[in-house]
Amino acid sequence: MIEKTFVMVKPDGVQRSLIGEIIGRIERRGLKAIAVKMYHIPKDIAERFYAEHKGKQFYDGLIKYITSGPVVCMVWEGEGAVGAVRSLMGKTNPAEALPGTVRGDFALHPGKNVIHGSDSISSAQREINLIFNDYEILEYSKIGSEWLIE
Ligand code: D4T
Repeated sequence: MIEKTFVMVKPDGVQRSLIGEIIGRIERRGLKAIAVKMYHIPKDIAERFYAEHKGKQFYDGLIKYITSGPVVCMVWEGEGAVGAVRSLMGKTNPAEALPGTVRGDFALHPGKNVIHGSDSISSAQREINLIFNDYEILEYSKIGSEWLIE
């Protein structure tokens, strides 16, 4: 099924010059970028974004971290896009993330884990609506799709 997923290069990924590396990996996997913007997330949006974690011990640090500098927000589309990005990200705790994944290759700590990707189609829709306006999400066809799916 063709899905949309929300992906973010977090502030540490931007500061560590990993934007191109991360976009390149997702692009080479075969997904199509349909929205990309840099954004310094305001605190109220961050709190809504991570509402499910409110009250957890890492919540305050998480809000401080995600609002600490610019991030790159993106929407990627393609066959099984949600799972494809989750698998290339690696586990939330980089200590458990396999080499070859973004977190397994570039991160050490769950509080600085470089990338976010939606964990389900419904989370993706919620996150996209929170960060993007409808007019920022583009529809276009791209050459080569016959080489990606049957
Ligand atoms: P995000 O949402 O950033 O892509 O992460 P995940 O989907 O992989 O993981 P999550 O929702 O469980 O956690 C959200 C966010 O909180 C940070 N975190 C998490 C942390 O700092 N300490 C922790 O113990 C956990 C579980 C990392 C990601």
